[in-house]
Amino acid sequence: MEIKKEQVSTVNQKNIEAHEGSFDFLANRLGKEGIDVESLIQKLANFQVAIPSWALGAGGTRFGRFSFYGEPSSLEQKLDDVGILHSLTQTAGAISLHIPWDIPTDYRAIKERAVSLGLKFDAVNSNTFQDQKKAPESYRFGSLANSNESIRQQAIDHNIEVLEIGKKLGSKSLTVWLADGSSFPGQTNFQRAFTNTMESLKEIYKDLPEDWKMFIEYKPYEPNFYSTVIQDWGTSHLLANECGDKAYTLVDLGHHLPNTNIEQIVATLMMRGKLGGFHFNDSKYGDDDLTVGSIKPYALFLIFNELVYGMENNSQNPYPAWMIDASHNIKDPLEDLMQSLEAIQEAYAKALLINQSELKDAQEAHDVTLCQEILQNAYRTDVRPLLQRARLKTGGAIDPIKTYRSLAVRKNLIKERGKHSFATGL
Ligand code: PSV
Ligand code: MN
Repeated sequence: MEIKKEQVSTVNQKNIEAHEGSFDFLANRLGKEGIDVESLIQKLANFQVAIPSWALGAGGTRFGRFSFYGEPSSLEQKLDDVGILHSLTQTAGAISLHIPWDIPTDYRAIKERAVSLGLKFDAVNSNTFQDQKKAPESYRFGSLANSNESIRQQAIDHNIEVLEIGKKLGSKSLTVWLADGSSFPGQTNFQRAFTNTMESLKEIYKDLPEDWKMFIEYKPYEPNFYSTVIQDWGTSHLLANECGDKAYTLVDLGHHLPNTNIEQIVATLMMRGKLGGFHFNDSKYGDDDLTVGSIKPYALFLIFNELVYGMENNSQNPYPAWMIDASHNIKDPLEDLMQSLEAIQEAYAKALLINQSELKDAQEAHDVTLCQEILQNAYRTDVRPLLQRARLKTGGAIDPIKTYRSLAVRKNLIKERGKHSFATGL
C-alpha cells in the first residue's frame, strides 16, 4: 500500500484551521524572543531518522511474541511500510537493514523501490548474536571475541559480507553490535576477549571502503548477564580509536545502566569527534526498547541539548546517523514508530529553542537558577505546531497518527497481506 500526497492533503484540510491558529500564536511569541522560526522549521524538515527493517513487525520478549496483523513478510513490504511512515511524517527517509534477516534478492528492484518511496539505505547491521542455518560454527560462546580462531573468522567474514551487501545498496556505514561476553564469573578472560575483539574489528575495518564509517555499539548486559566485551562507551571509544579514523562509537539510549548521564557521554564523544551513530528508544528498567519519549522525555531533551551543541560547535564530529531501535510488544508498530518520530522531533525542536549564548553567560556568572530556567523554559514550550508546520511544508500530515487511522492503513495492509503475515527479526 502506498499513501498518495492527495490523500494526506485531503485529511490535512480538516485540521488546517486549528493548526494555523496554534502555529501563529507560537510563531508570534518565538519571533518576539528573537527566534528565527523559519530556519528552525527548516532544521526540523531536514532531520531524518532511519527506521530499522526489524522494527516493522511485532516485537517480543523471551516469554513470547504476539503477532500484529498485516506485518510485512518481505523486504519489499518493509520498504513499503517505511514509505508509509515517510509519506505521513516526512521524517523517516531511510531504512537500516539487519543481515541476514533482510538480504535483498533483487538489488535493482529493491533500489528502485526505495527511490520511488523517497528512501535511502542507512547503516547495514551485522548479526553474530544468532546462529545461522548451515553455518559451520556456533556463536554460543561469542563471535568476534571468541577464543576459537575459526569462529572469529566466520564472524569477520560475515561482517565483510554485510559490507558487500551494503555497497550494492548505497549504504555508507556498518554497525557492529556484539552479544559477546560471559554469563558467569570466570567463564572468560577479559583481556583475551578484548584483544580478540580488537583484532577482529581491525580485520573488518581493513575492508571498509574509504567513504564508509564503522559504528561500534556498546551494551552493559544482555544476552550475557555477567559481562559484555564492549560494555560501555569508553570501551567502544577505545576500540574505535584502535581501528582508525573511520570507526566511531554508537550510542543506543537503552544500553546504559539506570540513571547514567547519557548527555554527558554524548558531549564527550562529540568533542572528540567520535559520535558516529545514535539509536533512539526509551526505557524504565533496562534495554526495554520502548517508544521514544514515553518514559523520560526530559532526559531526551537534555541529550538533544548536547547533540545540538555538538552539531553546532564540533565540526570534528561527523553528522550522526540517527535510527530508532525500539520494539513494539503491544502497539501497532507503525503507530509506535510515528510516536517515536514525534518525540524525537519534539526534543530536537525544544533543544533548538535554548538560547546558547544566554546559557553560556548564566553558566559563567554561576547563576544556577537562571541556567535551569533557560533549559526549562525551552522544555516547557509546546513545540508541536512547529513540527506540524515542518510536515505541512514537506507534504506530510499535520497529524500523522490521525491521518493513518482515518486512511485505515492497517486495515488495508491486512487486506493486502493477510492477517497472519510474519516479519523477520527478533
Ligand atoms: C542490541 O540490543 C541492539 O540495540 C543492536 O542495535 C541490534 O543490532 C538491535 O538491537 C537489534 O537486535
Ligand atoms: Mn541498538
